[in-house]
Amino acid sequence: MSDTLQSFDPTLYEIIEGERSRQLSTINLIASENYVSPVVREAMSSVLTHKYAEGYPGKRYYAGCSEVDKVESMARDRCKKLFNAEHANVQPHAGSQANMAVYAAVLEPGDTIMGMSLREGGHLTHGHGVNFSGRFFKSAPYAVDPDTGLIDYQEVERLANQHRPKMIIAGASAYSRTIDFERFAKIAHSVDAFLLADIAHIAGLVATGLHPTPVGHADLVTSTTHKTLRGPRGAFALSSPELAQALDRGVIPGTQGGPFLHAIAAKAVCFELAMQPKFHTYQKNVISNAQELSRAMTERGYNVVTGGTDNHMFIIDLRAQDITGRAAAILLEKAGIVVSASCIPFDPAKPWITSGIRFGTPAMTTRGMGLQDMHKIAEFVDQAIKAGKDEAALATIKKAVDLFCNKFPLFVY
Ligand code: DSN
Repeated sequence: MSDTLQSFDPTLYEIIEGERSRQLSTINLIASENYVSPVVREAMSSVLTHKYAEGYPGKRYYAGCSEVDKVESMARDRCKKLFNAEHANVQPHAGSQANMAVYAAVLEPGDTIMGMSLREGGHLTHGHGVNFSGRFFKSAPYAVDPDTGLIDYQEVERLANQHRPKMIIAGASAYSRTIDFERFAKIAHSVDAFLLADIAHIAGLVATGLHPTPVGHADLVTSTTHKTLRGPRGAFALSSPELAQALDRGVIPGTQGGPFLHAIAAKAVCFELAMQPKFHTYQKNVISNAQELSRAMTERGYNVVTGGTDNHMFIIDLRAQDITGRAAAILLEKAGIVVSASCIPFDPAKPWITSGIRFGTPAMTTRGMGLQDMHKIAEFVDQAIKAGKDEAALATIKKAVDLFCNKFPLFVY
């Protein structure tokens, strides 16, 4: 048997190399993506992938868990320290699974949940009808203020009193402003609901104190590890000591089987990296780059939802440019710029088409880009949108984007 992927499976190897080269040569503005440190990848590809360990450290359904128990305990301890939390579960495979585990922990099927609607910036797992969260639970979503695009806390309170949910979910996939978790907690607790804070997008900002933490306010917190937190693809959940047992049972046996110990080891590395001063500087740069890019787009005549950003992302309403989010994402990709189409609040377009695009700066900041580079990116984006269907013009922009990207390796400490 050959001992390298390149010699054993050259076709697959070439595809992976093709993806590496795509990543290197494109401007990635997908707000939920990032590039991990080589030490995170080293842990991800370790022998820990071989081990079954259903259960928790010290109480497993399998023998041979002495080393992986140390790995999971280390990851849990670092996660608790990073977020100043009293209990952490580091087993959820992804953000959706973390949310599912939380629902399994404290809800019964048919209970009412109240999350931000997908169209206004929420997540599928916050109660959307096509997702388990909207199928197994009654969903009473809240939106944002139609004029400002901001969460209207008075309206959330009114809806909470009207629907008496068992859980309120605070957190979003497309919301560029600070979330007031304390206010959400007051509303939730006034109607005897649990508050779940889903910080998947802003975890890196929360970990570094650049966004107010939900810990101490929310009953339960979930997050992914691969967005601003810059760790492996995965997730975790936090709770108070009172809900610790329910949360752990919500993960296993509630919704998952064997944990991915290789991913948990990589999460441990990610938590350690996130405690270093360099990570704080990185997160500050992520925010200042997002604010600069938002300003640069506004100066070029683009309408940024809410007028700017407090975090790592923002949404552009493209209706003035007379192009849909879907069409813009396609032509931007031809120019070497990767974005996600995004609904704008109260979007008249279908969710697959959309009227907006979402821009995020975590990935490009990891590559070492700074404020001046944000102006260059805005120029490329504007040129590409103006080029429209002119394939030759898009190809010319792509060449310039390639040259620009060549200056930035995938991971800069
Ligand atoms: N798919 C993620 C995002 O792009 O925001 C959320 O799970």
